[in-house]
Amino acid sequence: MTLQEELVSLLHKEIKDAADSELYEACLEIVRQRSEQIPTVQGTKKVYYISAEFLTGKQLGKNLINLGLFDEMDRILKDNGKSLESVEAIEKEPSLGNGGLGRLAACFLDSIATLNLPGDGIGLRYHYGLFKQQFIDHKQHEIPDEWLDGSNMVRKTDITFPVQLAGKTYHSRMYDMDVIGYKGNKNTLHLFDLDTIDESIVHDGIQFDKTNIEKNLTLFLYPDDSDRDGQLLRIYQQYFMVSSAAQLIIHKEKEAGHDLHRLDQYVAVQINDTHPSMVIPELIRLLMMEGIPMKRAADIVNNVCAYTNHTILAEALEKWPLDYLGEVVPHLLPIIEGLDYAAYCAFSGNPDLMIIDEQNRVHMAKMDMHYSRSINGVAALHTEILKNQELKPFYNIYPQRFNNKTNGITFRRFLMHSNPQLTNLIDMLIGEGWKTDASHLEELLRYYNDENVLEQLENIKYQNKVRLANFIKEKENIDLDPNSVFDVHVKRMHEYKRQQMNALWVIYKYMQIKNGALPPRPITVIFGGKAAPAYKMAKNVIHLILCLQELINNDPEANKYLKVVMIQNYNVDKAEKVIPACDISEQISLASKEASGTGNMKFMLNGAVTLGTADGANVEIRNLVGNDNIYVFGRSSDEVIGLYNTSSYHSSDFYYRSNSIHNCVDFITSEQLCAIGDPAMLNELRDNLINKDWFMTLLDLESYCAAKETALMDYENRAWWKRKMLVNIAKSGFFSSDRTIKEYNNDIWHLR
Ligand code: 26V
Repeated sequence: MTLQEELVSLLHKEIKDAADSELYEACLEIVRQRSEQIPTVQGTKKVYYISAEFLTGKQLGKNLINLGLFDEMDRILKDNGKSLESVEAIEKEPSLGNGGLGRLAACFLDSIATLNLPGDGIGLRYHYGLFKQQFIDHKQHEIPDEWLDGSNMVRKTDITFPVQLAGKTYHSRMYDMDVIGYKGNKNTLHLFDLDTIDESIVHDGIQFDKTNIEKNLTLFLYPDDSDRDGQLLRIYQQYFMVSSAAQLIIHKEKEAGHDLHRLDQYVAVQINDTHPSMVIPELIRLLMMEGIPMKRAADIVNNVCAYTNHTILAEALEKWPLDYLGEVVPHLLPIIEGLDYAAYCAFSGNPDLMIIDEQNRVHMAKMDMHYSRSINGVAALHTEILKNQELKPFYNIYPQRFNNKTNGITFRRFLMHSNPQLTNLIDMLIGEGWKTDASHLEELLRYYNDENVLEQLENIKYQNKVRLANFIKEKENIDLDPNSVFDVHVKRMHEYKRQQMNALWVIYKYMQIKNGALPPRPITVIFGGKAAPAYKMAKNVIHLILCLQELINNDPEANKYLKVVMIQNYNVDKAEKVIPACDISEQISLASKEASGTGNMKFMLNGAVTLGTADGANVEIRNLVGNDNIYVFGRSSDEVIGLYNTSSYHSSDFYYRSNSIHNCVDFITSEQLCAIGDPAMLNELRDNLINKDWFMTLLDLESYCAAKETALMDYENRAWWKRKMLVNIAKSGFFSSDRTIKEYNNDIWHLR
């Protein structure tokens, strides 16, 4: 049967007569059937990538690409007056992640399968995901993200495991999603859930009874943990995930007849940040139940596990009170205490190295570092900071465990799927080798002086901008000019990422325009990102941006030169639409705070030029493209770390010293903005910037404005700018997650 015949037979009608939703079901069924036919990756050693988040994005398009069916399906639908894009729009995006950490996990699974390595993901099947973001009265509101409504690739299995929570037995059920490699075999993402979850207990947005574990356990990712019940719920979730994981692993190994004493020959466990850390004591416990003494079990687990650190922010380095753990997982307590005692004996009670601190809190990262064979950061600078600052005491005792694995992204999604025109151009110029070996992209440098190619690049960018403008018109009813510069700042909302600094630049530019200093070309500033529901300051920044959007876009004097759009509910799907249309990629975190960033890589790959600080992977981007093809500004990470260590940054100094900073900050509470927004929120934000500014916005504001001005001027030198685009694309091969996964495998997993 041809693909077209297959489609018709599933539809029971002509393609031209089918609705998009029917076509979606049929396409999904074809993917399922094809996937069933391809073999699961085989090997004697397998990695389990355990993560609280998997931000997979929509599956249909990506699976069609990896199965080699996308172009044919696209053509069949077009020939019948349909469009694959509209069919893909029916799918609901699995809302199983928050940001970079979750998307990294999804890119890694794609690369592991593509490289034909045995490796499964393990996570949770959150019914309502993180949350869905809505803007009402210029403020973020949270509602459940009902991604499970409708058909998807996740299927229920009949595999369950008993999990002890607070002395009661619950049964975790495994759901599976195929992870199809590009022209390769498949692996699995296992997502665990409870059969008893009751979605009807959610009310007033995302409120629910946090104590009813049977009904609430997997409702949301990262439920609010600002109170005791919330923290207990996080512990419940984490243990439920890792106990299911550990049981699955031991079950499979016993089934295969492997000697559990040699578990490290068959299994590697990658611990993605501290959320899955309890897998360490849980695996030890299960091995002890198999008759292995604790010391020996701990040694085995030590050789199996590897830990990745994704942030140096203290708030994200989890420390759980010992008595909370005692309440939820009393059976793990003797093991955790035993591990702590072993560290006490080995390191003479050095408090820096203890797992349990003087306040009886369990430091999950410290447990990870004592009981993992590898400890890695996610970009060169980040790993150096871990070794020399944040995790220094551990680097001193375990130097051989520390290693860097600079993050990567899958080009199958963030170029082939999201930017088909650029994909075609690259194919035409250098062939298709780059799809499996991204270093081939460097061959594009041959065209550095080829006017024709440069013009095509510019054209593709323009068409992507038109497409985004149409999308934003449809979704947000805002008119964008595709001839304006698209300046894009999309990522989780956090003070360290400094969206507020970009908002202050918007104010600065607005005031310039009002004073008659006009830019050579209109500028469109595009924001997108979710704020954690309990993170007040991040919500205040969203509020400021939305108020500026209202003020500026409706000011006939200004809106000819400047527009602001904040995209609602930024997610992977929207990322795929925004990134190909970007001219200037905003990566302006306070140096030292962004572990790596991965958006920066996606923009670069799509021909945007980075405006950023010397932070995370930006540093590696600069080394690759050279100073002519990136705009770097601001204080260095060493300077910033120095300022923290000596407590010598006072934002008020910057506020009072510079007139232009003063004016921009004061505009936040101007009559005009207060007439649009909530004066209390705006006041709180202005106050914070002047008196606290923990992430040093005002420190870098002036150098940021200067660098952005230079970038905007350079944009007018079109011949030069197009070359910058080309160099960025050509040099992005290093950031393929295939490269990253090869490094994980060579240095840590050793899969066979
Ligand atoms: C964030 C939050 C904020 C909301 C409430 C709870 C919560 C829990 C965890 C996190 C995640 C922090 C770790 C994280 O996402 N790190 C990011 O990891 C990326 C992949 O390595 C990296 O590129 C980013 O720089 C880093 O911020």
